[in-house]
Amino acid sequence: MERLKWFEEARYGLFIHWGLYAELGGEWAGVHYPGGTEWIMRTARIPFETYRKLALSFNPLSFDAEDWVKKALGFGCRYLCFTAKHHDGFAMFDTAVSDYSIVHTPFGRDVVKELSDACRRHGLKFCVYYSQMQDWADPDGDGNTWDYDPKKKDFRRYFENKVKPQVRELLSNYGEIGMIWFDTPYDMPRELCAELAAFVHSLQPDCVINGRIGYGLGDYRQMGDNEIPMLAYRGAWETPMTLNNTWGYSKTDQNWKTPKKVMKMLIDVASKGGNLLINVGPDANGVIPAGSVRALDAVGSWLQKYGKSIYGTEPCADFPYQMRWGGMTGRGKKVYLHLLDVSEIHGRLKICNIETKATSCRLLSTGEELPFRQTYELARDEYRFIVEYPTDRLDDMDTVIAVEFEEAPVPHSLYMTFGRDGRTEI
Ligand code: FHN
Repeated sequence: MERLKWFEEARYGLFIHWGLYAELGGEWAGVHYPGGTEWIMRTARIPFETYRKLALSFNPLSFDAEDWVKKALGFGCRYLCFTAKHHDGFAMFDTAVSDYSIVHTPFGRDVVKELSDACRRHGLKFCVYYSQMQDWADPDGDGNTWDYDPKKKDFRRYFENKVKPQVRELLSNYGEIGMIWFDTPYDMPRELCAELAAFVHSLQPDCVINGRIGYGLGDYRQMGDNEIPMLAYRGAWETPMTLNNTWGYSKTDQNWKTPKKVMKMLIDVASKGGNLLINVGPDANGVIPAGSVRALDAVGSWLQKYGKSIYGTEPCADFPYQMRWGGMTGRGKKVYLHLLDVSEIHGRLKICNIETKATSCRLLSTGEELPFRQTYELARDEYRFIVEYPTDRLDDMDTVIAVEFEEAPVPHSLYMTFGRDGRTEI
């Protein structure tokens, strides 16, 4: 699909969860609430009239859209997805629907506008997150049962009076939007989801819609939070991933994933044809926590050197053995072997079941040619590609070996079942 092209090339995006909840950082009335800090209004059952007072003090003077976008680029991300409205119902953009928005805070600036402009200036795809079903500020929105009687809720009224007007604003006032990222559709009726999808595309036909619009109506499949599938999927997909244990800012959670862990996940996701959407939760002053910047900067430096083994790669064909040494990514005739843990292979890496002839094999970092051979093991009816790599010039994060084949290699993993006459073709 044409509008998905950039998305499938991108492989790595930055998610930003930022809203009034950043002021609380997971704490309310002296109590620390577990779980996503962006859920605190609900987990602590804070009455809307109380919670909305956070807007009176929201004044993130350190917020600098230019800085966020430059950071995202430095992290190696190819798109940025910002929470225009999360479940708390607060609009981080100028909306005519209500005064429950960022422009009615002491800060008074339209964050979506500043971010979308900065992204455009730097050629980064700008995307918006919009919570279409849950809205704890709206009497008819889903989720707030402590202020509003569920029996009196009229979801269609909320859909017509808030969702559609705000989606129209987002898709009309901020130029080209790469993607609209819906979330938690729960039991939203199919016809409303379909109506919303059609509405989005009537406003911006090229805007990608994520899977959480529901019923498979999105342009790609959305995996669960922090969930990476076992096998490659056909078609585009994405995994949203936290860097610590929450999406919104937390005063206490410093449990950052290491750069190597993020990188491994990125390789894993890319090898299966997906995208990794890694999250940061800026604080109430508009600062992206130093711990997340450190981790993602290191991934960004790695991508600077080895980006071509990630961006624009395609799902790798099935490989019959566990790759305890790392993983494979690739595109067409090119395969990238990622040596992440060489403790079991000692200078020689074997790839089984690739019969296709290789034409070259190099260290991606220096272009240095590496010796390789291809053999046939008759006892196992297995073709092998064997490369010797230099053990004294390994990259601590990941040593990438680029192999070029005569044509896109197709491993024989489909022929793993032995029949009486050898391989059983499927
Ligand atoms: O409830 C949200 C959560 O706060 C966060 O936005 C994540 C991101 O994928 N989505 C929902 C839970 O799946």
